[in-house]
Amino acid sequence: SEEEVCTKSPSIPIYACQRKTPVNHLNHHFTCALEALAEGAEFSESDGRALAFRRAASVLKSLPFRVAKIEQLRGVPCLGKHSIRIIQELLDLGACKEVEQIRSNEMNKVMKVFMSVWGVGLKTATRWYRDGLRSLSEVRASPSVKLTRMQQAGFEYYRDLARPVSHVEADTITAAIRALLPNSFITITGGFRRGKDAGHDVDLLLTHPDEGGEVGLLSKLLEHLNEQGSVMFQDYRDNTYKETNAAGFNESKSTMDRFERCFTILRLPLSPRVTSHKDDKVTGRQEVNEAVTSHYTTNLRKKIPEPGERAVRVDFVVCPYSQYAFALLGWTGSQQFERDLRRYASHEKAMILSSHHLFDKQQVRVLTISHTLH
Ligand code: DCP
Ligand code: MG
Repeated sequence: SEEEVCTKSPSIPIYACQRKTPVNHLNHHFTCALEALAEGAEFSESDGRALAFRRAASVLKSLPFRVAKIEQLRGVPCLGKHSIRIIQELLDLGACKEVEQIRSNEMNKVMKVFMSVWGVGLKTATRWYRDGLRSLSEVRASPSVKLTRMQQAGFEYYRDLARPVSHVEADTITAAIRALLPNSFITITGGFRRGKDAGHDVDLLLTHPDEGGEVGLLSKLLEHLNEQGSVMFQDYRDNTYKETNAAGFNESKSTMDRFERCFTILRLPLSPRVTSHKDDKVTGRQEVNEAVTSHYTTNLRKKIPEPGERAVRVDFVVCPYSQYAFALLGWTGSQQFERDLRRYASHEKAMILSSHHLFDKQQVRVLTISHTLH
């Protein structure tokens, strides 16, 4: 029977990057509960506990069967005593008291609302909560709250950004960006590359087949998008990666990469180009349309989307072609997959993986794509 196969078979790897994690799996009932507990643990800054619940949820996603009896989990790694207890209670009673408590906990509910604003992370949400704030309107009314530029945009476009981005919208955006930069490589990364139907943003990786050809791409793109009046917010950060400080980079604990990037809020639909640059070979529509021009410049001033239009979060990341493989790998996610991929590299291969390169600790050298492919 299926059950026998399941109890006997699982030689399930301990690293998420060695397992299949299908978008549609069979154990949502359990993984949602465990992820709620992980989130609760994160809100109270119990990172170790949070990680244990995330790992438990991750391994359940890889199982090719729906868990119906706790015995089926014998030999399955990454399941601690606490997680097993939760699964057992869900199996016995259909619900779990601890999960219900977390879900109805006042602080957790408020923290979730605060963190639903773009630019608000755990630190800010915790501070607001400790300052006695309990709702977004209280935050906005509080004279002591100083919002960052990103948070201001997060409030301004709150409704639009709370609506998931569909994969059709993501593909349309990608196609429009490709039309603006016809000679570069534009790849959709993040959740959409993993096959998700919807996401909270669109992650785009830009590179150029000629090494160095990527320099200036993003500025050019932003210029085009601004001319169209499509940019409602932008936060640009220059590249801070230098080959010569790769060793120092490897020593730092941060998993953030150092690519040139821009966090944006764009207005959909992205209009056809309204001006033409004679040195560009653009494949998209090029008509200069006075009506469109005036329509968008008016709206840029008002910064309020027209009905039927919407604001969408789009992140652009630029990498040199020699780092493309690593950047693509690092930006595809999921977070759990990335975390375990780095752990696998470090613990099993004595290497440090980043979105820039692989660093071999034994050879004490950086492996880029030219080293790895040739
Ligand atoms: N990423 C990362 N570390 C960061 C930021 C991002 O490893 N500090 C990687 C993993 C993510 C991917 O980039 O999967 C994209 O980040 P998102 O936050 O957009 O996550 P997803 O695209 O996976 O989810 P969503 O569908 O909510 O956008
Ligand atoms: Mg994303």
